[in-house]
Amino acid sequence: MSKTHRLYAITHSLYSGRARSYLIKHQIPFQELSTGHESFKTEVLPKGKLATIPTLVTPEGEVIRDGAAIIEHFEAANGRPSRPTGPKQRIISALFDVIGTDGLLRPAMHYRWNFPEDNLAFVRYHFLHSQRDTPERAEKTEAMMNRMRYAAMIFGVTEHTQAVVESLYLDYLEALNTHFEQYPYLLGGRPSIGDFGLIAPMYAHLGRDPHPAKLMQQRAVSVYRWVERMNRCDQDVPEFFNAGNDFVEDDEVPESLMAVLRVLAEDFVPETLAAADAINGWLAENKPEAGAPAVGRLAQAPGTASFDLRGETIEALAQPHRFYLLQRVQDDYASLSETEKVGVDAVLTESGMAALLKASLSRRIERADNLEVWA
Ligand SMILES: N[C@@H](CCC(=O)N[C@@H](CS)C(=O)NCC(=O)O)C(=O)O
Repeated sequence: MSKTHRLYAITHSLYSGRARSYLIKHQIPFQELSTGHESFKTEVLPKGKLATIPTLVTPEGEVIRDGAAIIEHFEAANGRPSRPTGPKQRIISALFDVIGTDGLLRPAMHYRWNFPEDNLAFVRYHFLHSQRDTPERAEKTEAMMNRMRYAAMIFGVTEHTQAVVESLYLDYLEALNTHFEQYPYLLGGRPSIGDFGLIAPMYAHLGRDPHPAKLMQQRAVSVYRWVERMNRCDQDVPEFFNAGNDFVEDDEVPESLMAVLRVLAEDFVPETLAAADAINGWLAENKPEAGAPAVGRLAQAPGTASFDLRGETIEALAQPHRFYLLQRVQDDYASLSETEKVGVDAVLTESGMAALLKASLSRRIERADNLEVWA
């Protein structure tokens, strides 16, 4: 595969980090362009359907919008190099994909938007350069930044919840650091689908914006190194003497990773259960037609869901996309033999994530023509 792909993305975008890292790690040649290029509006958007990044244009001219779909495109064509074969590791990897792309939006947005003295100039540079070069560029930049500040709030970061968002993030960072002191990637010597999902919030926001990057450098060197590692095409493991270059043997999920999941479960599980209820209520009432989009612009979600976290109530947008990704975990689980299910159940129960297997929507979500749609 030597022909160059075009990746419409930008350095400071959360979801772009996942697709970019995948392309780098699999040595797929690409050129990165911002959506400020005229070609995005004229050539790509009509086929991509929504103006989101990442969007990939293959050398043959196929347009693929959405990071999960971009990765699936290459995984399906190349024998699934990033999917562990053991059922426990496979399920945990797919779960990290959901958590990374949907479960860490609160800390990502909090540490970007609520420390303007450290971050604002840096962030503004990037927002400006993702806009087309028109007379309205500066105005559009401010409007886009305001939209993202608002997004932080509707994802559940408010004056009242900031302290719990921080305390949970710091506990997670510590657990993840302990894990990466022992293993270069989530499941051993090579990156899995879960690593690519997790890099989304951990690169552009939490590992690169000045305030949280410093926090990570000072408190979690091994996490910082993994963030660097995920953006290098080699294995990048000089600090390990016995890294190996495969997933951990015997389908084992390291205890240090279970500890990370236990922290993440604290908000991911109650939020997912509450969001499933909210969206199911909306589905019962609105009965969207089969084929109607299940994805839209920010704040067009079916509603919000409330749940408790460490003594605070958090209200956050209930977004169907989480369930599109979770469906993949649940489908994989459903395909396992009874013996395999027993092993996976044990890992999910010990990591506090078991309830997710039943957190489903009353309607499935499918992909059609670059959109997620209701089945
Ligand atoms: N499900 C999509 C989400 C992509 C997404 O929302 N990207 C953000 C940037 S990180 C975006 O383009 N936002 C623009 C908008 O919502 O208008 C994916 O995983 O690629």
